[in-house]
Amino acid sequence: MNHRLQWDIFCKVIDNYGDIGVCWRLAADLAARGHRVRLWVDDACALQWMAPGGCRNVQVIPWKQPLELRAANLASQPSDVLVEAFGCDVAPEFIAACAVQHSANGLKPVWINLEYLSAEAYVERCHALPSRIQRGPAADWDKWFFYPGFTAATGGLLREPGLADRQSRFDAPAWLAEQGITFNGEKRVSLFCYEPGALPGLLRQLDQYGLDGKPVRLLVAAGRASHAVKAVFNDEIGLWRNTSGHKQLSISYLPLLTQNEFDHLLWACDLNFVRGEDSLVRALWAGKPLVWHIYPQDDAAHLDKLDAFLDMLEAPPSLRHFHQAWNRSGTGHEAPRVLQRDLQDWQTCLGNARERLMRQNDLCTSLLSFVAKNR
Ligand code: TRH
Repeated sequence: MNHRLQWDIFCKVIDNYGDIGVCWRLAADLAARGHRVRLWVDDACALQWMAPGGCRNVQVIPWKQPLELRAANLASQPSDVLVEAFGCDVAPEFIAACAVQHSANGLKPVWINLEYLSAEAYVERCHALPSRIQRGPAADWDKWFFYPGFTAATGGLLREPGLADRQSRFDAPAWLAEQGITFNGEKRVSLFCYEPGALPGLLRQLDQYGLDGKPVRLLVAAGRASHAVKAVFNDEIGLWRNTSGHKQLSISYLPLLTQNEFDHLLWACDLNFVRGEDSLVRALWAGKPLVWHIYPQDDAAHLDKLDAFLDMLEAPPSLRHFHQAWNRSGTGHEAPRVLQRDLQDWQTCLGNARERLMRQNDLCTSLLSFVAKNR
């Protein structure tokens, strides 16, 4: 049984929504398990739509320079666990304040460096390794690398305890009606991506052939995905809409959804295009066929990461080919046509992956037992 711990999570928003999305989900999960969280974030804007109601026992504090330590009240609520998300380097004045506490009462926080998610082999090797702090007020303390991942030898994936239950009670037609989306027996496809070069080809394909022999309703996430789709129509509509004569594709542009509602979107669709990190994990839990637009890195390191993910998934060849086309840089690539049997294979693959991953400890559970062992 864990004591009620005081957590401090530090988050820097680099771009997009994943940094704050992951940190918020972690904070809310810890709070739901009875812990108290201070979430220090340099740009909390996205929380206004991601989690408008906030969460009991999560205090969001602006990460200013210098840090307003008074907001934390460290003297009465010292930090038990310090999480720096994605190597963001905790504010030095916070470390100094923890060191003062340490000399006063002998307690120091367990310092966790929460890393990015990957299925690559190095994750198992590096997970839970300490790194000794060499200098400064926290000299000789350890900072621990904590890697989310897909195997029991990693930190696992974020998965709040009530998820499966909530999912089993979900009523897709009712949810669609609430969104004002008519339910006409179309195949529903969600789209959350950056600007994939294969997007025009995918839209053309869906418009011409539909999916699984049915017309398609594409539900496009707000932001970059919706700009990318609109850009294709601006550039190309005259080229293909007029000549093809087909009209299998209809499109709904979504508003920004709360994280909960974003889950509902994934659960209500037959195929989910997701990106980054957090939406990928949510799509895995949805257990529906998915296509991942991986966050591109300059040195193309993301391609190894993509392969490792597809290996972990035990992806059938059609799913691999689709991912390779979807993640190729540059424009003008054709996404392979998705046939009925492909979609069935993808469903089997994702259903099995969900089942395997559900049997593993979730990230919060792993983190809590790691902290209990290392305090
Ligand atoms: O937005 P992302 O691409 O984020 C990230 C960041 O770019 C980050 O810097 C990078 O390191 C990382 O990818 C790999 O994708 P992600 O991770 O899926 O985060 C999106 C979050 O936004 C996720 O928590 C779901 C949430 N979301 C909603 O809650 N409602 C919405 O309507 C949408 C579109 C997203």
